[in-house]
Amino acid sequence: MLIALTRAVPPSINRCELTHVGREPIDLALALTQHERYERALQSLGCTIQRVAPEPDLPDSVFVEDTAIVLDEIAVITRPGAESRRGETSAVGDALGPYRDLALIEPPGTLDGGDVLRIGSRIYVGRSRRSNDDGIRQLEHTLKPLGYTVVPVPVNGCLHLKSAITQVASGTVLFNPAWVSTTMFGDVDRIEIDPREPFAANALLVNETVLVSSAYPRTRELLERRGIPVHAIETTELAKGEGGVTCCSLIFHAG
Ligand code: CIR
Repeated sequence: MLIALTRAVPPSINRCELTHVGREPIDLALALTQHERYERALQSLGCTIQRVAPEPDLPDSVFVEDTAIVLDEIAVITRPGAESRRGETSAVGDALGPYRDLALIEPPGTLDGGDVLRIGSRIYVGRSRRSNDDGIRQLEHTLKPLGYTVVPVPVNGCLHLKSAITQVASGTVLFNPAWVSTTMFGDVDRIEIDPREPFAANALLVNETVLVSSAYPRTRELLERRGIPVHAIETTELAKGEGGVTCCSLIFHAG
């Protein structure tokens, strides 16, 4: 069974953290609708939705991806780089406990799940404003004995590594060359986003279909031309909170 952990859009979302985008009012009702459609899209791609207990007073709690890294062998509960987000992790740990052994990132380490991209046994980690060297070192200490290689990757100009690069098919990445260099990614196929759509590199691969935002039709066409199945959804409100399609779920196999 493929589980997608999600968390409700909190009524406080208009107070969310913002780093690279200016504040614009988020329409809460529309955000709730778009989030529900996001969950339905994940269901249509084969996921069973499991909602973590809501946190109405934690404005970024819908962006559940940042709170954990879930691998087949273990789940690592992060210590988010933004202090306002640190209260989000304990309920996610409670939700993941039945499925995985848990490891924790401890102070002074910080790590956001949005900075972590797994491709096979390689774990690429963005060295961003949210994830520091100590957090990356702790992740490596936990994952190396399990056979993973942790590869730090500099990111510039965007929030997280996965704002700049994601996997869109086996051995294929979609990326924004303005925000990340792919030299460390070795022998993968590379698709560059359309430069007029800088946020388009954040795509979510689920069972061989890629969930993308409908705001980036040119990049979508580039994917389709490569024969990659695409499912587009509207994400205007969560994008105003600096979130993309990966950030609202944690997807993993159970049982
Ligand atoms: C933040 O700044 O932490 C949130 N407003 C957005 C987090 C987006 N997370 C993600 O893409 N993994």
